[in-house]
Amino acid sequence: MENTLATSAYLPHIAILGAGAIGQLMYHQLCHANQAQAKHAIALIGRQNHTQLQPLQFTDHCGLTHNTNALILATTDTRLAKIQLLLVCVKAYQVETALLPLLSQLSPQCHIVLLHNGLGPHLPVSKAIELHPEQGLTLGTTSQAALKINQWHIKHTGLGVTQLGYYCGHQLAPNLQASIQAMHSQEQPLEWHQPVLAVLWQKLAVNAVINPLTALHQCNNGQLAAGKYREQIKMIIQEIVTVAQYDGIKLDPKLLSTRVYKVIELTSANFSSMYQDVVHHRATEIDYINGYICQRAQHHNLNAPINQSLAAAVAALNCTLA
Ligand code: KPL
Repeated sequence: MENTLATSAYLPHIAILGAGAIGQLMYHQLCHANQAQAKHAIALIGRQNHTQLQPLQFTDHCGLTHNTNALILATTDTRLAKIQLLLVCVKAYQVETALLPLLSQLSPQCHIVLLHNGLGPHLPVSKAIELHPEQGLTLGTTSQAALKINQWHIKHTGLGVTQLGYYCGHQLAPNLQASIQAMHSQEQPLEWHQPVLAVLWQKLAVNAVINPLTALHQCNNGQLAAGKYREQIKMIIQEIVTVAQYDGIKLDPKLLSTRVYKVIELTSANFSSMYQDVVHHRATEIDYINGYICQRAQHHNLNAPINQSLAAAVAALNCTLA
């Protein structure tokens, strides 16, 4: 396998753009599923300008560590033209710059799956896909969690559901849909939703509550269950329900609140991605979470003062730390 991987005869059909914790997790899960199916060759796409063979380590949720070698394709590698399915696992604010220049290099029939926190990048990406009439777009979100031990070693820290749904362009081919399906199990289920935007708004609401509050109050997710946050959480949810309704998405505030508190409970010991971004002085996804809610509010001539103040407070935190 290693020998084959290193040669140009290895023609990957599935690639993952973004070699962060979630990108590497998807790579390991796809390879595992592929081993059983022996169907598709898989690669990561990196930022470097040369293709390389990279040793990876993966500590699974049982604590077992697996070693493997991955082909990391440079963005200039002509084998990109063979990619039939591209899973985009970069942060929301990187999607446009990382993906759009690649679209014309991928197979004309390539199907793109966006998997990030927040909402917004699907708008420019769907516009760009109109220029590639045989390509298609699926949107999704995952509650699985992974942590980087170092650049090429990740640990699977949380099982969770992945929710996906077709958005525009060509439909996902059944054999590729089967490859994605094979990555999932009872412990880490995959749900297909049509239309997909309603479930993405639900996850957006979870992130719009947990991420800024944990970043601003420097606490883990579980601490948000304290009574002192109850009223603020209720108001954030209410505002999201109103904006979503103007966007044609019907959300139930009671169900949403139950979902938010369930995630707080299930991930109580975790530190949210935004908390971690702030602590490590990295850019946050605030513009695509509370910021996106404000943009949609503005689009409908509404005010969203609670989400607006959270977005401003996190942006200010980023500036202070920069
Ligand atoms: O998605 C998450 C994140 O941290 O970004 C939650 C669900 C809030 C879990 O921490």
